[in-house]
Amino acid sequence: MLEYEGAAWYEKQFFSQGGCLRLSFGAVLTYAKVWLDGQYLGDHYGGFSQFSFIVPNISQGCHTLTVLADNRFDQYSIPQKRVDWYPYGGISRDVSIEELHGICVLENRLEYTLSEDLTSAKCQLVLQCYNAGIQAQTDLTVTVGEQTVYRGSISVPAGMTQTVTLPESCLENITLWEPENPKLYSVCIQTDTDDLYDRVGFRHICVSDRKILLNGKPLQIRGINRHDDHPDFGFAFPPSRIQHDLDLITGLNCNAIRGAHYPNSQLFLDYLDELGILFWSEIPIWGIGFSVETLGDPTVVDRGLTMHKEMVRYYYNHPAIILWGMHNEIRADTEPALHMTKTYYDYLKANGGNRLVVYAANQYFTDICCAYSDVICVNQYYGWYDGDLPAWIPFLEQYCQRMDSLGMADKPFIMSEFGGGALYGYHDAECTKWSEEYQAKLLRYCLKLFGEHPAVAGAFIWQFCDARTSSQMDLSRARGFNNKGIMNEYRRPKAAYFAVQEAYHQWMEQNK
Ligand code: ADA
Repeated sequence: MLEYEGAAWYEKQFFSQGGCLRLSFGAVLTYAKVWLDGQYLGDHYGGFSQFSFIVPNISQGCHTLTVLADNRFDQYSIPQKRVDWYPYGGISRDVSIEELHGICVLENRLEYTLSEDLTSAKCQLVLQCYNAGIQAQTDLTVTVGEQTVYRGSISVPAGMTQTVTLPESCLENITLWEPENPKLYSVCIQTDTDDLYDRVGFRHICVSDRKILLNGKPLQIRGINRHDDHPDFGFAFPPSRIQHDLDLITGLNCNAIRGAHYPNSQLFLDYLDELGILFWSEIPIWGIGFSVETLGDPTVVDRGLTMHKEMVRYYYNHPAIILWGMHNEIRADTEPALHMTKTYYDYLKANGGNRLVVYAANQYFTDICCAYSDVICVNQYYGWYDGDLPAWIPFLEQYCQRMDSLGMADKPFIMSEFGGGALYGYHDAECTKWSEEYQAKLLRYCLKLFGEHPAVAGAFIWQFCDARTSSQMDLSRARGFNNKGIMNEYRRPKAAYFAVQEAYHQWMEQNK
């Protein structure tokens, strides 16, 4: 049913040898409650993050897993009901069941600091372990790449989850992870009864003098915004479709994706790590839907903070993520927004690893939160909604002047959204709005301007492909789609696809 809001029940029977199980959920929209054999295990709020339950002492035989997925909105919802994407409900990512034996490694986080010359990494591994057995001790071996970084033993009391922080170790002569050579190191963690394999990449990102530096070298972001949506699969993307989207994106000469407007799947991130595509990962605080009062509500601020914590917890090891996005287009000219932004910024800077922390702004010259964004990221639609294309020139100038006057002259800019709609297959020699020709012209103009502007460190075009939107967007969305895709929803290219391919190619040539 179109935009059904309410409860959906899922039930699945499975056979278990018995013992201790871990039930993991990739994503359930938006509020989930879980039972095993009628016994309540717990709940989780937030449609785009992982969660799991450990259930000890399961008998051998058939068991029933029951899930309630509820996608209703209320005054504390993140996102709020008004969004410019399709508000799917239900279980959208994998559910897995593992049998746990003895001391198991549930999660790992590799924290590292690179030496000044970027040739060695001081590493510290933080493990989440659970003891599903009775022996309180296990041998533990950890290798990163070829190097054994820990061999020893650890203790975890039976039936307990424990954080285990291993002693620091140093990896010499590392090969850095970079877009041109995305070197990944395998991490292998073994106890007497369990193992966990992961991958990490070593890289450094910072800003200096209006530039973003990746591994000490200026980075120009050739980016695109992408909704994780497909008409045939919704949010439940099969691997082959992810690969196809990424082929199209690399074919565009992009080096970065903004996961607008929510965390994407682990599988998606794994591909980005492998391909060397940079990623902006954000939580679904999509500002237009949030009143100032809602932004200031402690429950909402807390829910957002939990989402950031979960994003950091589960995505920490992905080198592809260079930007944590706190929110999009909120009323950043107000005190509640300032409080929210500061809360998230402080958390992400302290806990998010070596990443830039940003938000996508549209309050322009009245924004009071700029101090809490490492890069000034601006959404603006000159040439589409308000203003014509030449309006971009004074706009950028004034923005730079404002940053100077705020004492933030060294912060780079990213144009985090810009673009215009085109109906696939609608051509017009007069280049009127909604034609493929107009959209191509608009993006060509913007990319030339941004590519040559000394303060602009990169761009994320809005958007990769047309995406179904919600009825809340009403008449501004022909067909019920946001039509600013440079491809239609089935990934058929519009004229703009080729214009962007060419423009980003020119950026690459200019930077050789
Ligand atoms: C905003 C918003 C996007 C999209 C866009 C548009 O900038 O962040 O999600 O709605 O506008 O198409 O107008």
